[in-house]
Amino acid sequence: MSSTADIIRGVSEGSIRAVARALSMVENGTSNSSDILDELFGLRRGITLGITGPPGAGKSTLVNRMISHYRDEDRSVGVIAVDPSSPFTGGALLGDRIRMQSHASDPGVFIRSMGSRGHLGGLSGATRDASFVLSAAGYNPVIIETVGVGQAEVEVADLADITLLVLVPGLGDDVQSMKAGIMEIGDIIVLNKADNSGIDQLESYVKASLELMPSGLKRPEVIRVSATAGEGLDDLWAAVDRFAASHTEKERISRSAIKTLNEILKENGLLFSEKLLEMEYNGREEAEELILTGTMSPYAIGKNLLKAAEGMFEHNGSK
Ligand SMILES: Nc1nc2c(ncn2[C@@H]2O[C@H](COP(=O)(O)OP(=O)(O)OP(=O)(O)O)[C@@H](O)[C@H]2O)c(=O)[nH]1
Ligand SMILES: [Mg+2]
Repeated sequence: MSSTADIIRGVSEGSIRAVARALSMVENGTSNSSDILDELFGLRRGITLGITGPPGAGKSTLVNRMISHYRDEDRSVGVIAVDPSSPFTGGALLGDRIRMQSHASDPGVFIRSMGSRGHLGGLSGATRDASFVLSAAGYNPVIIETVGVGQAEVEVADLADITLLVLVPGLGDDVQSMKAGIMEIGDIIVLNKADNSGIDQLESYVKASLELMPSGLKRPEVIRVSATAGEGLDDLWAAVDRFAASHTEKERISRSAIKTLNEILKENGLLFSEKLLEMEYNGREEAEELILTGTMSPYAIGKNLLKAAEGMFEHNGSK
């Protein structure tokens, strides 16, 4: 399997080898990765679930539970474990591999770890592209686990259709020092380790913080669980389903399509992107329309604009 067309066909048929190849190309930003993404973009279907929270909050343990839950519903599950502080990429990090190893031999589960390297759009761009590959291959949901609660994690969280912010008792200063607004990255706030003392205090603190959220913003649901003991998980799955049902598939796909266009314009350093959009597509609105009707992908539009920009420079240079 070598040609781009073979890889695209392989991914759309759910071939694990093709998915692995496509992910490597996308992560490393090889030259034909945008062709692959252009083709796969329209095939993505399912939901992307982001899970973020401080180190050791129990995110991987929760992901493990989540995998079992969706496997029971006969769905294939893709997992991308993102570590903004790690330069490693490809394969699974040891810790995650151990915690998710009960699923390692299950062909309906695809787990991939990603660190920060290679991709033009940084880690969040690489993660977005990887999630599209998995989604196009039929994994639904695609779960993205990110460590931390800083800017990089917020960006990754923003990729997902639904974001779970996992907090635990005993964070002490960590929670107190979390920047105002951190709660807003969670569509659902999971209070994990409910078996530990301090859970009531954490819940009061979180609820008080949510009271301070600007009115007009949707308040996240707060759900207590114990990922290790398996408590509260049914409530959590129900909350995820409720949130998912609050948007139609069309709304979800449109939102991610327009976001992707904006990110690709930024990643390509298209400073005059609005001007270029005018020239090539009679403006942004028409370009968005082409994407939303499935006529063109944001990747193809980005490529065309780059070509147009290069053409302009060549033209000026030859004068
Ligand atoms: N008591 C208790 N321990 C838990 C619970 N959930 C997870 N843990 C433990 O917390 C530790 C960290 O769990 P992980 O799932 O690796 O946490 P993580 O958030 O993925 O960690 P990083 O990926 O390193 O940030 C492990 O020892 C888990 O067994 C829980 O509900 N209760
Ligand atoms: Mg983890």
